[in-house]
Amino acid sequence: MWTLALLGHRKFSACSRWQNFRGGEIFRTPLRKAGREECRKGAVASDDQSGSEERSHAPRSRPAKRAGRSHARWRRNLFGCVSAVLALSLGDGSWAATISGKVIARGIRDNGDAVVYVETIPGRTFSPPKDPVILDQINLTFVPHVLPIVVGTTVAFPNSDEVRHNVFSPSAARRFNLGTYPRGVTRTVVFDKAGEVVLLCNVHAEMSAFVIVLQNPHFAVTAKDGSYTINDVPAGKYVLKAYHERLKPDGKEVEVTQDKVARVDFELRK
Ligand SMILES: [Cu+2]
Repeated sequence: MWTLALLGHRKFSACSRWQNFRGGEIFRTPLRKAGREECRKGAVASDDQSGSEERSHAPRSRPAKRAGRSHARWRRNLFGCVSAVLALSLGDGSWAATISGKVIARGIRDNGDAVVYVETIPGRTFSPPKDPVILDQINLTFVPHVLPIVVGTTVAFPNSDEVRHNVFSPSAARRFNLGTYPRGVTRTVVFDKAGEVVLLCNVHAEMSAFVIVLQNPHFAVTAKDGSYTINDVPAGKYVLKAYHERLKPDGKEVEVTQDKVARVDFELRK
């Protein structure tokens, strides 16, 4: 397919930038759009160039021939762009798409703070982010209240309050105790095992939060109305899970296909 793209695209350099991203997973969809834009710009730019070349070299008495040549170039460029886009979409058999929907949390004040996530993407491991993800303590509250992360992620726990806080977890997936520390101090924890980790503060019994450690980065936290969107999911069949700290979890099969938004709704109960 790429050979076709190479053969077809005379001005390939204009589009070679997005060839480099072929192995990229997460940013495939926006890049495809960017690639099209790039191609369109490339085609327009070379049209302009060819136009000026023609103007300087061709005799003025042959406008029809000039237009014909320009048109031929435009067609070649268009063919190149189409080939490259086809190659991107069919080349390695995978594509990124979106899953979205709504979670109804029965018996809970609102539908927010549920986590919807792709349970596993088989045969893949995912690198955690380089920088720590922040889970702050503000006004005697952990912010955010629910934090999904990929296995291996470091979470930083600053204390932004005037009072001293303690952060600890009794959960099997990551048992720890950071001790009690004042404003301005940040302590970190690496979460290296998948599972639910409850966070508590032994100074303030009302404080709690949940770190949900997941296999892959294809997750979302619901807004208060229950809506969620997970972008850039590679094409495939998965189990999509919905989690809420106070409700029974649920799972549904979902098939992700290119260029199609998969709609999955959940209704969670106690
Ligand atoms: Cu506290």
